[in-house]
Amino acid sequence: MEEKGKTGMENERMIDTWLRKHRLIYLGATRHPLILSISDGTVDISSFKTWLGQDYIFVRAFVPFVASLIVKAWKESDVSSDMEVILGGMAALNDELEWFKKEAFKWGVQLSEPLVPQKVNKDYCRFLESLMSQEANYTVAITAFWAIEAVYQESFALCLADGSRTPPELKETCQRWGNEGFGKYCSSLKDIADRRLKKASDDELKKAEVALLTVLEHEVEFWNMSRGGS
Ligand code: HMH
Repeated sequence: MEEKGKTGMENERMIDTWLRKHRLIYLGATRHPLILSISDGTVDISSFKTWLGQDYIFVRAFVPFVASLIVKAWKESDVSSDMEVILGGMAALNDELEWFKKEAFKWGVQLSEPLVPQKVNKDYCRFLESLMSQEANYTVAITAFWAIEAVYQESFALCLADGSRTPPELKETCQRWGNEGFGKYCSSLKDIADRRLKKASDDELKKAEVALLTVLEHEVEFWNMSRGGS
C-alpha cells in the first residue's frame, strides 16, 4: 500500500496548478495594457520602439542564460531530448538577434553601442544571471525559462487572434512569438518543467514557484517600462 501523501501524484502538472493559483498575476503579464493596445490597434508607436530597443538588450542577456541551461541539461537531465529542445530555442535566438537589428533599422531605433539598459531591464537581466550559476538548480531554472517564453507566446498570440486589430506593420513582431511552432516549443518546455517538478523536493518546489512569480513580475515591469512607466 502506498503511503498517504506519497502517491507520486501530488506534483502532477505543477505548472497548471501554479497558473490557477497565481492567475491574476499571470494575466497581468500576458494581458498587459501594452499588448492590449497592440491588439486593438491603439498602440503608441514610441512605446513599441522603446520595447524593441530594450528587448534587444534583454535577448542578448538571454543567450548566456539559455547556454547555461544547455550545460545543466547535459549534466543533470535524465532525458536526453531536454538538451535538444533547449538547443532549438538557442538556435532561434541566433535568428532573433538578426531580426532585432533589421526591425530596429526599419523603425529608426538605434542599437549601436553603448546600449543602455533601463533599470527594470537591468534588474531582469540580473535575475537571469542568478539562475546561470553552477549552483543554480536545473528544475528552478527550466521553470523560469518556460515562464519567460510562455509570457511572450501568450501575449503575442493574442495580437494575432481573430478579431484583433493589430497594425499590419507590427504583425511580423507578433508572428515571431505568437506562431504555432513557438507555441509547441513552449509546450515542450512546460513538459520538461512539469516532469522535473514531479520529482522535486519541497525546497525545489518552493524555489521554482518563487522563480515563476519573479519572472511574471519582471515581465509586467518590462511592459510598464516600455510604456514609459517606472
Ligand atoms: C522581456 N521576455 C522578454 N523578452 C523576450 N524576448 C522574451 C521574454 C522571450 O520570450
